[in-house]
Amino acid sequence: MSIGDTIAAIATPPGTGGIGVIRVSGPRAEDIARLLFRSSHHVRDFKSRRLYHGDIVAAGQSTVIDEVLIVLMRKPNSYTGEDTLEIYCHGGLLIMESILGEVARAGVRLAEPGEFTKRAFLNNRIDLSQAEATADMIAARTRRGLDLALSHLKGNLARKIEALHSPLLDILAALEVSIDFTEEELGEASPPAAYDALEAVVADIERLLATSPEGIICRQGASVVIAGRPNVGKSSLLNRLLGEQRAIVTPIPGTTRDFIEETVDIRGVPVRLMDTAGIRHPENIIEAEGIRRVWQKSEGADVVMVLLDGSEPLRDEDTEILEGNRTRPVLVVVNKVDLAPGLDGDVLRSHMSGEASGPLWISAKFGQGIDELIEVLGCLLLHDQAEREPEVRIANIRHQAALEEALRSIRQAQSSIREGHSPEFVAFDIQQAIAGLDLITGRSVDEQVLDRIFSTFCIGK
Ligand SMILES: Nc1nc2c(ncn2[C@@H]2O[C@H](COP(=O)(O)OP(=O)(O)OP(=O)(O)O)[C@@H](O)[C@H]2O)c(=O)[nH]1
Ligand SMILES: [Mg+2]
Repeated sequence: MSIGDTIAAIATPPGTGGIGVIRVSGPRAEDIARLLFRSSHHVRDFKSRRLYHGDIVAAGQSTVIDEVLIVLMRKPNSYTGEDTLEIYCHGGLLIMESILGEVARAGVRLAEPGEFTKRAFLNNRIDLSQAEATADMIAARTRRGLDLALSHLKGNLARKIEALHSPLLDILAALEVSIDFTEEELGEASPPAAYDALEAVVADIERLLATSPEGIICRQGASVVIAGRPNVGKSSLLNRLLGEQRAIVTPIPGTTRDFIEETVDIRGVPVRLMDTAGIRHPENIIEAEGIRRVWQKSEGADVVMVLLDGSEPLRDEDTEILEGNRTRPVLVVVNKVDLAPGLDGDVLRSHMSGEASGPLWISAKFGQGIDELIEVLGCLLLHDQAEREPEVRIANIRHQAALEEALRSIRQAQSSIREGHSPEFVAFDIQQAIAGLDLITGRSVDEQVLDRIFSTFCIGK
């Protein structure tokens, strides 16, 4: 990926729509407009950031491809920081591909995924945390995830990281002085003062890191498996939480054979909810395979909801499922409370591990207890943090790892101070900490990491 040439892509999704957008960025953007666009008003000189109406024609021919609007945004006042042309055409795939084909024939390279945003980053229009936030904005599936991405897009995380920088730079400057002077001459800039100043930065980073379990789950989503023996109402519960009749529900045990996965919004967390085959001694290989998959899915789940039938006494199959999930985060849910009670709560509790949450009592069929179930599930997923609203949240494992790296370096610097090592060692560790923080904003990220980040973006973004 070279920067400096001119690139183009269809920015709207593949398929048909009211409008299609083709984006061109680089030094030849205006050239392309002159070559392929015929203004309805015979405009010769394009003004920056002004819409023009006209036709796109094949280069050197009079054949009209589409009637369009175009806008030219001259550098540096564009998304990429380069001259950019946007063509708003009719949203048919053939039309968009024909226009892009003409742009490519004029010598423009087709953009790689995320290349426009990469250029925005390389041209210092945005920092890396903002670049990543643009992809998160597009991928967000809940309002909460979107708010988080928007906050990062607005530069809140970048500003927070900058704010952590300045005390580190101050300490570093003071240490540089101390390399040349004795302790008596130093006063304020002495190592003990540096130790305390570092402690304040440690506290700030720890506060930020504490937001990451919730932030990451809001951005990446969580998985919840509904497990239980046949006929307890797993599919009914999935349908209830989804608000539609997605899974087949019948009174016949063993109805669900494979797992069914759907995404639901639970208190702002995009949750992949999985309805599974009822666990029992299988009657055939299809059922056996279905049951094998339940255990496999439960393995990686953020929460396993173990569902029981409240109208019947606890069976061996139920206790085996509770036992099999002992090491996982479990929420025990008792269904069918609308029927005459048959399950002894005390017996159930005696089979639950101390770590398991619940039991909650619900009716998947009639909706009793469902609000509470959503509430409790949300708390489990968000680690009860949802009500605290910090100004900035860490939502990306890459950012979390960079902060942890910075924290390790600061702790190392502190232990060097404690052990009376020379200020050079301390200064080195602080520089490492600054480099760790710079990974987030992208000031110290190598090309490979950048390529990896941007390769996950959409084409045209
Ligand atoms: N009374 C009552 N019946 C329920 C409730 N939830 C489910 N049922 C009934 O229980 C039966 C089984 O429901 P399903 O949702 O298919 O159960 P399942 O756990 O998915 O069953 P398998 O797919 O066979 O493992 C159906 O007849 C449902 O109507 C409930 O809350 N109350
Ligand atoms: Mg089912």
